[in-house]
Amino acid sequence: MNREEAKQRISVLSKEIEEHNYSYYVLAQPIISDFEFDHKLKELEKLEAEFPDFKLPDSPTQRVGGQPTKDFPTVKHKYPMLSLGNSYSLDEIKEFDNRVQKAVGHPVEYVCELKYDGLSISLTYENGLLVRAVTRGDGTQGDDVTNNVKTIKSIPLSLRENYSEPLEIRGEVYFPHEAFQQLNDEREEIGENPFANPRNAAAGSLKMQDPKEVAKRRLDAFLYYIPHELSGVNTHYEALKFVKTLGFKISSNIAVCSNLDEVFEFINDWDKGRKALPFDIDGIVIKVNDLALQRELGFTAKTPRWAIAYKFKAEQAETLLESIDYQVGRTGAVTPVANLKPVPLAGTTVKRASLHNADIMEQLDVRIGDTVYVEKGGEIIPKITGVNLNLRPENAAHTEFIKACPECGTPLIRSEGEAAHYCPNEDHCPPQIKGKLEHFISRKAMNIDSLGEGKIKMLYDNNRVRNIADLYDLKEEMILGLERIIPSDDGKKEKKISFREKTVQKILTGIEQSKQVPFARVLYALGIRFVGETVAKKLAEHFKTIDQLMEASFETLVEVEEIGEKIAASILDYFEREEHRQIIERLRIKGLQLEVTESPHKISDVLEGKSFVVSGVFSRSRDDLKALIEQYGGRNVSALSAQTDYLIAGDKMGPAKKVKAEKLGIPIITEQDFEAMIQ
Ligand code: 3B9
Repeated sequence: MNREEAKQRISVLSKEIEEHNYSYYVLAQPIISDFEFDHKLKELEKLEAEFPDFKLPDSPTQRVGGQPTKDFPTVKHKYPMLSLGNSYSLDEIKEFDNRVQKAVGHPVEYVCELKYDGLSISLTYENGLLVRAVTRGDGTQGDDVTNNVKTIKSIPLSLRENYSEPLEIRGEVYFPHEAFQQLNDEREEIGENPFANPRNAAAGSLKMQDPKEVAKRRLDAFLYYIPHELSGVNTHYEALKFVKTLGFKISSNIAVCSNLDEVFEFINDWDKGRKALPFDIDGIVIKVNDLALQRELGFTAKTPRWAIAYKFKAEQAETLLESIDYQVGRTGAVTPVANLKPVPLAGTTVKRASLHNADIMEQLDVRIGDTVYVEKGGEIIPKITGVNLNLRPENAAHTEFIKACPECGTPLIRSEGEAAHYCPNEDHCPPQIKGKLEHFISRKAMNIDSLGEGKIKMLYDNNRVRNIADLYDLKEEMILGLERIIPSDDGKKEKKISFREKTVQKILTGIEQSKQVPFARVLYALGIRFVGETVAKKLAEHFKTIDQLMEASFETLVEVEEIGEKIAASILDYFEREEHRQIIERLRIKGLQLEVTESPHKISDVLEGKSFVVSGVFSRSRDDLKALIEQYGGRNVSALSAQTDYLIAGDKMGPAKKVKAEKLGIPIITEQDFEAMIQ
């Protein structure tokens, strides 16, 4: 194939494939088989590899083309992203309608939509191409997750109808039930915590570092709002119809209602009908249809005055309580969990439900064999909200809360005024050890991101680590080749997690690098009860070294700002134990930072609180310039965000940085300007 033919073919294939994506993911009407589709995609990939200069910006291969990112840049929204006021009764909707009618002076038409329970995002198209996708964030600025959003097949990479006006469109990224269930099953298999609900799963997915991983997750999106004018469009309903022609997935479950009774009918229909939907909705949204009236009504700080959400009550189901398990959490708290006869509820099958704690169990007086009511809230597992006493078997016995930890046998304790029972054996109870290790490696603690929940479980289950200090004794030969086979239940091929050469190297490097983590974070990582990030910082600043902290008395501890009696007691308790002191000694020998390192060349504080991005070529080396920033109390950051205070631009700085800084309104200064600042 010559270049001209290749160019042609690439263009034809790109269009064709995106057209099939549209048919499949937006219209839900596939035209060709998966096999034929894959064939075309492979052909395109091959041609693009051979003729990279003909690759189109909206090529379907670009859906997973983004590079992994560690930090998502912060972007200011051009138009704010508002949220919806909530209501829980038809009376409140009536009041809303009264307010609207009073403000505009006459009855109005409403549009009713489903309230999708996902993650709000804003998409920006320029010259017909998707250029940016940003999360809601705090409503004024969010995270740029473009590369991850591009993997969602129902979101067009380019607009249909050759539409090239600037366009911003808002919607909700969500997890369909089936994809969500599959994801959680997979997570459970490999020892990772399942997501609490589809919404959290969607949020977690959009923040993943590698778009290729996001692509595996089958997220979807509905679009529902354009924050600016569209020429020739006068109502919200027309706007939705119009953007549908541009290729967006717009829900078809929308109604234009000319009065409140029609609105109520829509609400009642969907309160029943939602159970059959393949995704979660948590209510109905009612919007004034006329855009001119919307403008007239305006918005408050957070919500438009022309829209309101009606929230459904949680769905309930009734089923048999077969037995009760007691789970020991990572902090030692013991939770009673009911095993239920499986029952469908809100899109998934419920087999387990929380019984909260001993008090609530007592209040509900639940007994094995009871028929109980279950409800789904935002939590990971549903809750039991009551017992159907009419169906209680005659011989059902009163339930007693357990007295000893089911994991390690230690007698449970219950502190005064606390609802939960605890297993006090924090250093030797398996889930608590794993919990401590997970906390230790977490991002805000030692940030050993080459280890995760699954790998910690492997190391623990294979007896390679029993406490945080053991991590620093790990050697390649101790962990290389460890593997876990996860049998599959439906006869398909089994899965295997194994510690291969590369994984092991990454783990060991991560552990080694953690030795540079500053003292305050090490202190936080120890997992002393009530010593969170802020308290750890305060303690580090005040005591400077772990030795001084270990020697501190109750009186000296409570003198420190923000340290109360409860925290002080917990710190004393922690360091009193010989076992903990030994762990600290081992960490010391391994070279962890157990005292604060003052910046040795600190000259002044003039740049205190200011952050800088340095880009380009300067009279001094970039590293020298960065060192200067720190010596004067400033901070170096690697990428521009709305939080950056200055961009110091040298020669040959890339144009993209400049554009970005201008967009974010960050002052661009020269090396000379900077020198003047520290004079
Ligand atoms: C600037 C459905 C959801 C939803 C809105 C929704 C969540 C939020 C919203 C979006 N499901 N609809 N609709 N079906 N989960 C109505 C809150 N609207 C806005 O974010 C918004 C933003 C506005 C008005 C509304 O006004 C402007 C203010 C300043 C400049 C430009 C416009």
